Amino acid sequence: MKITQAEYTTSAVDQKGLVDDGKCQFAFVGRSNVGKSSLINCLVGKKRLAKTSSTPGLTKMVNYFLINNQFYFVDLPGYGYAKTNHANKKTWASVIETYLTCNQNLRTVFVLLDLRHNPTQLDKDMINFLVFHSIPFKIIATKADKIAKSKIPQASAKLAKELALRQEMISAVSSENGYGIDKLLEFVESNLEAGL
Ligand SMILES: Nc1nc2c(ncn2[C@@H]2O[C@H](COP(=O)(O)OP(=O)(O)OP(=O)(O)O)[C@@H](O)[C@H]2O)c(=O)[nH]1
Ligand SMILES: [Mg+2]
Repeated sequence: MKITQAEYTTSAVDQKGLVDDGKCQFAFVGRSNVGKSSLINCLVGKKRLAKTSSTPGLTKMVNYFLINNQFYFVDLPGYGYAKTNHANKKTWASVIETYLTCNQNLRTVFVLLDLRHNPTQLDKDMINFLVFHSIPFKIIATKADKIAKSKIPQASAKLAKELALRQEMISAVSSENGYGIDKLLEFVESNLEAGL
């Protein structure tokens, strides 16, 4: 698929702000700093559409990006960011929970994990949550440029084993060198077509 248009639409800070306009949504979740915002920028071919930073916890709201005037990429705040206080964390958990469970427009949740690291308990909790609620998801293993290309299948297999998932559930990508990006765009396209 070719992305010809990508624009920031709005940010939700609470449940009331969540968008429900009938257009399909693809959500990006994962630990702070795993590369959610960078991946959105890479997919749409714009360097600074979603704000990125090496300081974790930058994305604090549910940010909507309208793609080709047809569907949304939705950048969710990262989990596991220690500096937020307890009350904030609770609010966020409930906004994200509502977003994921009360969303008829949600097509697929992309769960981002760093290809080089073992999944954390929070990653596993998120995956269990999605399975429990029968929400379609795909694991995206990020920062594939950080290991040798020949080692990528092996690292993906290890991640699949850790998560007790089939290896086809995992796609390795790099926002740095574009590895796996076309394949992910193909997935988005077929996912959109399947729903027509
Ligand atoms: N080498 C490499 N670095 C990456 C890649 N993707 C992201 N990064 C870097 O990782 C850091 C975090 O990236 P972000 O995209 O801001 O991460 P995020 O998941 O949106 O983080 P929060 O908004 O804090 O939840 C930045 O310094 C990026 O440059 C990648 O594919 N390869
Ligand atoms: Mg971000």
